[in-house]
Amino acid sequence: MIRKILAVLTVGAAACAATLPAAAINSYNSSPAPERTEVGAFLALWDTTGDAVPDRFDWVCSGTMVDDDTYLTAAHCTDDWPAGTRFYVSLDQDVQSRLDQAAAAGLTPAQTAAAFVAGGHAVEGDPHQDAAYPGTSADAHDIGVIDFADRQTTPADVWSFTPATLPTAGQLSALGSRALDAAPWLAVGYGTQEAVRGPGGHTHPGGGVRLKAPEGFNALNKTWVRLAMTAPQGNGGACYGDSGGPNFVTLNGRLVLAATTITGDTPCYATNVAYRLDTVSARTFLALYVNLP
Ligand SMILES: [Ca+2]
Ligand SMILES: [Ca+2]
Repeated sequence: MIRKILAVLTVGAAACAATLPAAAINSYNSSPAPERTEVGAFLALWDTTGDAVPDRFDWVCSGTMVDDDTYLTAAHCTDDWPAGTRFYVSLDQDVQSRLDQAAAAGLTPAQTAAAFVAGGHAVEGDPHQDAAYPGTSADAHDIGVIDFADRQTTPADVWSFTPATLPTAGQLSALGSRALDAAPWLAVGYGTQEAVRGPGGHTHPGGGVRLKAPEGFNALNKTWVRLAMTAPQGNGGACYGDSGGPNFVTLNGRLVLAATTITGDTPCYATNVAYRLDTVSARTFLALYVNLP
């Protein structure tokens, strides 16, 4: 069930066919989201061989700016990295093309990261996760940030964006399932597409570009919103690499960042399970970094 990107990094290639990087936007019913400038890619520079020399610089998750210096994502995106890993956010629309260009030019991962920063395509920040992560299935506490408060350069110095609007305390509960079902929902992220069956097993193509897709409301649980991403109903949805990314609900004509993509069905065809941001536990963590509505 778990669509964690980090599963890919820590397990062997054989397992990767079944458990690729955490949640992306699917191909069906999706479209580019250049207007969602507050949504960014979560990039990491890390060592895979234990020699302290980085071997990978890549996008791994998604997230949203919730004030000028705080990028909201999932705790599982910030968790369990090798020592010395460095963390970056890019609010560029297309991160993948630039990575491809750097690879074609023969840049090392460290050189690529440095070029992203120098060129205004990434900003380095500091990861933090809810101290109670991992919690229970009822409340996973799967919430984290990349914070820039202690950095000289923040995303607001590099890009123009309006931080996302967070929900008020208990807002989703107060609205109730009927109103949430009637409201439009939108997933945004940089992740991969749904599973493609091939001779070598399932793969998940794409990713690294900011896309959006409509979703349908399914259910509201104590800390989760379950969203339908079934194609025949006109929905799209999240897949691997979309973890930490936003699920917006439109209320009174305004986008509210209701929940962050965490997990769903393995091939990414049916359900997006997103962590609510209007709960006491989410707000207790967020209050450390942002002024809450
Ligand atoms: Ca290495
Ligand atoms: Ca902040």
